[in-house]
Amino acid sequence: MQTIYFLFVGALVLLHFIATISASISIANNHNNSASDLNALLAFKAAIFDPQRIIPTNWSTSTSVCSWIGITCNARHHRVAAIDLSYMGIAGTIPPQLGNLSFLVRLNVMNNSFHGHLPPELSRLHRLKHIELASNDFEGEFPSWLGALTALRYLSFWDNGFSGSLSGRLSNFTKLETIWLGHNFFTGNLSEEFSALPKLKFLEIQQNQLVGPLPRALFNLSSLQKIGFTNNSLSGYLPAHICDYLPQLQGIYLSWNYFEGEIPSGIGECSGLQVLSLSYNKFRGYIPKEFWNLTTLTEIYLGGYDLTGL
Ligand SMILES: *[C@@H]1O[C@H](CO)[C@@H](O)[C@H](O)[C@H]1NC(C)=O
Ligand SMILES: *[C@@H]1O[C@H](CO)[C@@H](O)[C@H](O)[C@H]1NC(C)=O
Ligand SMILES: *[C@@H]1O[C@H](CO)[C@@H](O)[C@H](O)[C@H]1NC(C)=O
Ligand SMILES: *[C@@H]1O[C@H](CO)[C@@H](O)[C@H](O)[C@H]1NC(C)=O
Ligand SMILES: *[C@@H]1O[C@H](CO)[C@@H](O)[C@H](O)[C@H]1NC(C)=O
Ligand SMILES: *[C@@H]1O[C@H](CO)[C@@H](O)[C@H](O)[C@H]1NC(C)=O
Ligand SMILES: *[C@@H]1O[C@H](CO)[C@@H](O)[C@H](O)[C@H]1NC(C)=O
Ligand SMILES: *[C@@H]1O[C@H](CO)[C@@H](O)[C@H](O)[C@H]1NC(C)=O
Ligand SMILES: CC(=O)N[C@H]1CO[C@H](CO)[C@@H](O)[C@@H]1O
Repeated sequence: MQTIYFLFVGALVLLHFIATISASISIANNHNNSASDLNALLAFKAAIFDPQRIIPTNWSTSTSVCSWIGITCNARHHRVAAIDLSYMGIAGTIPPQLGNLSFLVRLNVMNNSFHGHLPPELSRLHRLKHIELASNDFEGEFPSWLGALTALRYLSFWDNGFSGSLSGRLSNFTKLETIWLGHNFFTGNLSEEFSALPKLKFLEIQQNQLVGPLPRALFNLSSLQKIGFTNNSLSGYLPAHICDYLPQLQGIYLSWNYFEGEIPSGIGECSGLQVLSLSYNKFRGYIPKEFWNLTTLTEIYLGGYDLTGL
């Protein structure tokens, strides 16, 4: 009888022990993951200069990071899923620890005064879909490690100080829908890499220093709605049947470049075209008569060179 009793108590103790251990393991794991998010955001906080002192006071360790201003956590794991610090009048850098936010889907620091290079640790953010850095002072080359972010759908470096060659840098983003790289100092030729971007809708790389022709692959991206390369040093001829494979195209912005030859007659097949901006190039000859079939056009820019037929 006593032996049985001892066995029973022993079993209870053992069960309790197992339960306690597994509970503390799961708490430790959870704690560990949240702790890594907390560490990453504390490193970010330390790298931010906020003259209005919103972040220094709001990002307080006495509350969960999920209630911090600009931070959104995902409902299931309570992990940091989005950072939105846009239009906050803050300055600073992006610290390498941000690469530890393994559940991050959106990063938006638009319209602030962030500077410096993007740390390569960000290449670990495999869930990142949306990166919005527009209107800051970031610099450095278009990062080659960015190609590891294969989930990206939206990429904006608009109006920063990025430089260096863009050639071959865009080939891995098979899900990318929007590229905004305008108003930087990118150089180099565009390559046929665009054939790897089947989902691309908006391509805007105006006011950079790109040279050479537009890659033919560009005119095969059937999702494209907007092609914007205003004010680069691009040259060459536009394909005669420019819209054959671009049924969604709404805007062509190619003013202030060195394109030559005739304006392609195939323009008349761009049935959804609303904006055609080709001024200040080296086009010659006639305005194609097919042009007048484009009933959707709302804006046309053709000034700055010798054309007849208008
Ligand atoms: C967090 O836990 C994981 C396993 O769940 C482990 O691989 C990792 O090293 C831990 N990190 C820290 C900082 O303790
Ligand atoms: C931080 O900001 C959030 C959102 O505005 C607010 O709900 C929270 O109370 C603030 N926390 C502190 C400590 O100021
Ligand atoms: C976070 O990132 C930093 C720098 O990339 C690294 O040293 C650190 O070990 C990482 N892990 C945690 C849990 O903070
Ligand atoms: C594209 O992705 C592959 C595999 O992830 C990687 O090895 C390669 O370096 C990436 N290319 C670029 C240009 O980032
Ligand atoms: C790159 O552009 C330059 C300048 O227009 C041109 O001479 C060269 O042939 C181009 N290279 C390629 C590979 O397109
Ligand atoms: C564009 O697509 C057409 C039809 O699918 C194909 O024949 C052509 O080779 C493609 N061109 C480029 C540059 O990818
Ligand atoms: C073209 O870009 C240069 C800088 O690269 C700028 O100085 C110039 O004003 C721009 N021209 C137009 C017409 O936007
Ligand atoms: C333009 O419209 C006229 C009829 O209005 C038609 O005959 C002609 O084929 C059209 N041209 C193009 C290029 O669509
Ligand atoms: C730093 C920066 O780009 N600031 C701009 C933020 O947006 C306002 C209004 O859109 C501009 O006036 C600032 O120059």
